[in-house]
Amino acid sequence: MQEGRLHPLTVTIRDIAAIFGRMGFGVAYGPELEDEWHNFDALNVPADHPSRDMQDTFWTREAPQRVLRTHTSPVQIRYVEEQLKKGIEPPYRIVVPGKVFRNEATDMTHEAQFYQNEGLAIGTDITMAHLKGTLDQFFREYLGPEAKVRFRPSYFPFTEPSVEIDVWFAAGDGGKGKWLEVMGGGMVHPTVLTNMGLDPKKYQGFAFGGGIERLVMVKYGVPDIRLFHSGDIRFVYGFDEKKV
Ligand code: 2NM
Repeated sequence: MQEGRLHPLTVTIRDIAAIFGRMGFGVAYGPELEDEWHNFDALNVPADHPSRDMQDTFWTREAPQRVLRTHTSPVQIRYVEEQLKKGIEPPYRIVVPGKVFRNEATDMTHEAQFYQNEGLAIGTDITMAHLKGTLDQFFREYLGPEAKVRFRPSYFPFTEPSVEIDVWFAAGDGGKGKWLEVMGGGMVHPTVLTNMGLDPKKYQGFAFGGGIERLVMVKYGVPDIRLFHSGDIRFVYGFDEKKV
């Protein structure tokens, strides 16, 4: 009989928590079944945004309706609410790994259920340079010393300005190296800060998010996201849990 193993996603979430932990970030968790306020409204997602559609989001039949969270951003809203309730003002630094859900067709790179890691830092002197430095350090530790990040302009309702985040990764390509899109991020939108209960004239923050399966796929050359939840034990044995 063979001994059990930790799933590569479990190991990766522990790694992420450890790397960001060394940079002063705590870990926060929240509910997978969310209300519309925390999943959409507080995050400045407009009422007619396509992500709220039946096609993209799993809705319950209760009144009021709830959703299977489509990202872990609602946990950031809840975290700030809880801190302020306890009388604790920024600075805050957290990462939020967790399961998220999208009502969409499955293929090699998409699943209806997957894991995301998001991050949030709030203070009185936060800039995009802090986001870049934080992610540079994360990827150097996660992928190796050659890794570096690149920002491209983008758009999200919850950040302004917003960026797509590419990582330079050499080992995945026989040593040649290439840019891979792995995350999104930006400066937390003033409206979102207000919705969290913070004064946007006093505080700023950066935020970022991305898929965890995608990180493991990039690092190890996993070809199909469906392997992560296939239940095939040979997939799990393909990773050395001490080195994931
Ligand atoms: C992303 C991209 C950009 C994000 C924003 C927030 C919050 F709650 F602070 F507003 N959390 N995460 C964020 C921003 C997530 O994922 C692609």
